[in-house]
Amino acid sequence: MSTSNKDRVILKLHDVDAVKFGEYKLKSGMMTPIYIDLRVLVSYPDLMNQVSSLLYERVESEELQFDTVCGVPYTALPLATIICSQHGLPMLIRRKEAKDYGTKRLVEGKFREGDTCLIIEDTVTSGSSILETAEVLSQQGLKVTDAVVVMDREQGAVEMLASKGIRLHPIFSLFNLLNVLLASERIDKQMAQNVRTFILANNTFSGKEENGNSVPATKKLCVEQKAELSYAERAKLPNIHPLAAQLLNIMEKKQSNLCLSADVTSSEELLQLADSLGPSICLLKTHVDILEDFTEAFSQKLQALAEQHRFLIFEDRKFADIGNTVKHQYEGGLFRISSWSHIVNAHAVPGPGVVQGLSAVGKPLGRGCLLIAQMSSKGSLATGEYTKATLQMAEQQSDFVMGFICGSKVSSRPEFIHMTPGVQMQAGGDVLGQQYTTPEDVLRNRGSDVIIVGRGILAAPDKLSAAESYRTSGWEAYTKRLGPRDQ
Ligand code: S5P
Repeated sequence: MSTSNKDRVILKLHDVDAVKFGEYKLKSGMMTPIYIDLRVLVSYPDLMNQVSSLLYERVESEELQFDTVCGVPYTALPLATIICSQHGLPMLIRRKEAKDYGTKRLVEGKFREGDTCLIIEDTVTSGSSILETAEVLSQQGLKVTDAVVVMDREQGAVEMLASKGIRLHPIFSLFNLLNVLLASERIDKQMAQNVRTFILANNTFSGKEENGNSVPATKKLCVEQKAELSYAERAKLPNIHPLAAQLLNIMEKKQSNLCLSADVTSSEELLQLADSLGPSICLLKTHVDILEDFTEAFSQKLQALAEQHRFLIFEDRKFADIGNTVKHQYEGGLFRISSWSHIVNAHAVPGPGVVQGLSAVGKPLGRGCLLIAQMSSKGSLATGEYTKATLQMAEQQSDFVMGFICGSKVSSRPEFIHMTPGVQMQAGGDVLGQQYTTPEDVLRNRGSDVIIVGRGILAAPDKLSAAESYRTSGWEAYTKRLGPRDQ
């Protein structure tokens, strides 16, 4: 379903009072100026089907792998039932309380120990209802790695669930919803602004478990610096890595969140690309070890082009060894990467030593590092607990780590820059396991900051116009995500 169809569903949800503005109390006791009540859906079968289809589309586009499905009781139960019935998927029902007679089961339905269960939910605020269901399921021996949800109130659920190894895939987010209602004059600017201010000031995720509670206590945080800060505003944050600030300023100035993945094998061709596409990009990513004719002169020319066209250079070396070895690999060898590349990236698999080794070389030079929190390739092992551990590693060394390679936003800290590869205008993949999603999806729904595009541009007959279309759609998706700004 296209975005405009999604927008139509938002308007219908508003028509049937599933979205209400006023003073309402949430389950947590928190007062809210917007209330999402998807319980009414059961009275509107067409809309119920449309919402279920959107959920299933998300399941398919993310290529989620699971053995069984469970809706969070009660509102999401009929949604899960429709999806499972239409697509022949086995379903489980979680009881809210174990019955005190008969089997005393908390989860009804058949499953095997170790099966993966996809969770379906209607609305999330903190994510605690999903977590509660996930905990019950895992006590029964099921694994929960993903949850699809109709509406994310953007109050910390993505981050909280990510910290528990669960990826949340929302169809709508509150900021999208406000933009659609504002654009169709269902609400006025003042109302949209009130709700936005409320959401930004009431993030429920503290990042830490308190008193050993598995569910973070609902807590007011000063999060004016949440996702909705503009690139320029984030560049001014006091604790930001200087190179991240520089990149964010370039992005704002050039209205570009496009990183060209210049995966070519000749230096001449790479320099030509850098020169012709330089004005459209904020970052140029290299794989220096695929060049057949690397010389130091090439790296100097590339640096000159980077200065001329104002982009940064990112060598996608994916360091993954012990600290002492990566230090040499970064500084020395034929390529002397640290001498010309502003940014490098590393796998978290060796532990913090990999960042310490790189930092010993790169930090004095003002360089920065991205940690690979997730990968775009099918069957990637960088998920769940691994992603979570990668975040922690980044937080501990944020004087050198400036962000992540990831499929969607993994950290709520606005100082970190999220970069997403596997981007083309059409979702799909290649024969070797690469998986693509669109610039709109990456920037607007997944909350990432930079799209990394290789063959989408390199294989186009007119590379410049292809780069421009990626730049424009990336920028439009980002501005839509931000919503109307006062200044
Ligand atoms: O998870 C990842 C991480 C990276 S850095 N998936 C990726 O595809 N990449 C890189 O992004 C990959 O090495 C390649 O250089 C680029 C994607 O290229 P494309 O041609 O598929 O757009």
